[in-house]
Amino acid sequence: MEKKEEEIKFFVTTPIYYVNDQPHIGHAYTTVAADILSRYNRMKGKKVFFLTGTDEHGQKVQSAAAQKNRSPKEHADLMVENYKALWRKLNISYNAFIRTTDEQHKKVVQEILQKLWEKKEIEKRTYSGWYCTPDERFWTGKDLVEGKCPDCGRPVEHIEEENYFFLMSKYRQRLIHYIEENPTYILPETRRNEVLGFLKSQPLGDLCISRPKKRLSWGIPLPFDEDFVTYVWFDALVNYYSATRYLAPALNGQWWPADHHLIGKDILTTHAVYWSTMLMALDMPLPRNMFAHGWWTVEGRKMSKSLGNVVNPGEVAEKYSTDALRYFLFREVSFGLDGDFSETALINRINTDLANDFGNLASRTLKMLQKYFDSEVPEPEETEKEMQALAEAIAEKVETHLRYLQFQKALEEIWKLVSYVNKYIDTNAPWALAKDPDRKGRLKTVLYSVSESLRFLSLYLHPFIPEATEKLWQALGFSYSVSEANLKEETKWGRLTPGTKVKSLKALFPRIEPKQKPEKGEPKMEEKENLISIEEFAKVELKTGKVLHAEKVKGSKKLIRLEVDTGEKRQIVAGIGDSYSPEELIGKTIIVVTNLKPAKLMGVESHGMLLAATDSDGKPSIVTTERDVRAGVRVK
Ligand code: ME8
Repeated sequence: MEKKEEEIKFFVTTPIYYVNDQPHIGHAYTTVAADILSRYNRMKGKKVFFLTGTDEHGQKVQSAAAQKNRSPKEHADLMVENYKALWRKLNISYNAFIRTTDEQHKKVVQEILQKLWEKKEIEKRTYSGWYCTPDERFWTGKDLVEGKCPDCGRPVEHIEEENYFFLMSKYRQRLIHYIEENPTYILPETRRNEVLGFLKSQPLGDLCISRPKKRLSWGIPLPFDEDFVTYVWFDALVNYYSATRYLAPALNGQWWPADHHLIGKDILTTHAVYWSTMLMALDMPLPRNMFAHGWWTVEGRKMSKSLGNVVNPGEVAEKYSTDALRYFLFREVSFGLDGDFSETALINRINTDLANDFGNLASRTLKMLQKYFDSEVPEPEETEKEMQALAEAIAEKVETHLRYLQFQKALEEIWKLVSYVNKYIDTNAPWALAKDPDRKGRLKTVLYSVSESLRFLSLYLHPFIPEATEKLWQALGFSYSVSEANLKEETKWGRLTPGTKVKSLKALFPRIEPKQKPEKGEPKMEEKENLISIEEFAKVELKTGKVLHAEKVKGSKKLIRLEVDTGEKRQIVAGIGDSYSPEELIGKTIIVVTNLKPAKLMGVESHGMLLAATDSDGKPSIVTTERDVRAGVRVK
């Protein structure tokens, strides 16, 4: 019988990440999810194309590069390495890493644009509206919240210009119909309902897919008008298809469409609406599924740079092991819901599930094999039918859960075997059997069954915790990698051959001693919240600055634009207009945070921040030095 396409190949994607920033736990989350699915499908014998990469055009990258005095491409070349290093650290088995600055990708984007242009799916129009530069999005007057960008709250600019539009609006009904007819096209269901609600409740606009070069030059030129570059989202979405044209492994047939686009909930509209309608206009098949996962907060708070609580996944993996982080992310919350990250929760998971339940089961079994059978797998006297049934049945359950990306449920199923076997050991007490020569046969059965279960666990858990399961697999005497095992053939009871020599195994997941809580009363100084270390403080670069020039920012009562000498000349914008006139500031020595990321206030760039104390009257008083100090001296 001929196999269906889905049984032969598996194509999964992550978003392509912006190179303007360092990778964080959100990036790691999606990418590990794709890795779990890829490893699992490879073990099922499928040909896998796991695609990840970076989104390198557009305003954000251009601005980030400008701040560092680099060209956007130089900037991207450097930043891309952070992602690649993190993926190595997290054991990510991607097949291809696409960069939107790849020549072949640019060619495919232009080819698609040309096709849509010729099909009259793209039109040139004069547009007037409000533009949020950092978000690169247009808004209508109605969308604005208190005159600001409804998404990020930053100021918007009124713009009137010619641009090219993809005629997306006409696909509204067809898209609604498609989503309704294909219940697993968008998952989880709550997100699917949100998209349907959005599509049904309002007309769908057309999509502006160009930016005039005079405003933004860092993009792919439109093939039919050199004065414009392509809107970064149009360029980025095409990566999923362009990669199949030049980065995919050989396949008898086509890689497109993808089985899953894994994305975060904030980028669902761009995928569900823009990408789906782009594909419709191109007469191309739609992906089989897009899954929007939830967001991680950190100890109950939104993760953000300004709060300084961005979780660096590389550091967490270094401290607690890559497997522990991977396991935590997918055991702690259901994929699709929001989750909360904390070291306490992570340590809890490590100690209970990984160290106590699983790791301990593996080490004590191997120790007993060594002690009672000279490290040889014994020949069982009988088959433990109940354990066999449980171990074998998990395969089907994991399959169903992973088809719907329910990683947490899959792990729960696998853990039923872990718990069962732990209980079985305690009930059968092999240490007692070993003392009784008449019960040697029973001891053989017990230790064979437990070892065989460990073999099943290595197989089922491998996609989630690849390192620990590989160690266990090798300790069980296999000469090939567990990643090469075929799940269907190997998940049959009795494949562990009696007589196999096993090896000793160091603790797979050493217990972590949780931080000691103070006995009672006040928390110890170092455990009070908000305390930072001297190293953290040292990250803030404070310098003395002489005010060279000051003037009010046009249209603002409070903001003053200052030119300051901090060893180098810089412009800062400060909200001190209520307390100071520009004239009285000139010549003053102030204290400036000099390594703050630049920000725009009322359209004026501020490269740093001055220190001021604002008392209850709301009037800021600037901090200055007690004696006269040169400009550019470090304040510590
Ligand atoms: O959006 N928890 O790139 P990006 C979980 N280039 N996920 C989070 C998160 C959090 N706290 N914060 C962010 C882009 N994310 C585009 C994609 S695809 C054609 C183009 C997720 O570097 C977020 O949901 O901003 C998104 O999936 C990714 O991290 C952000 O990637």
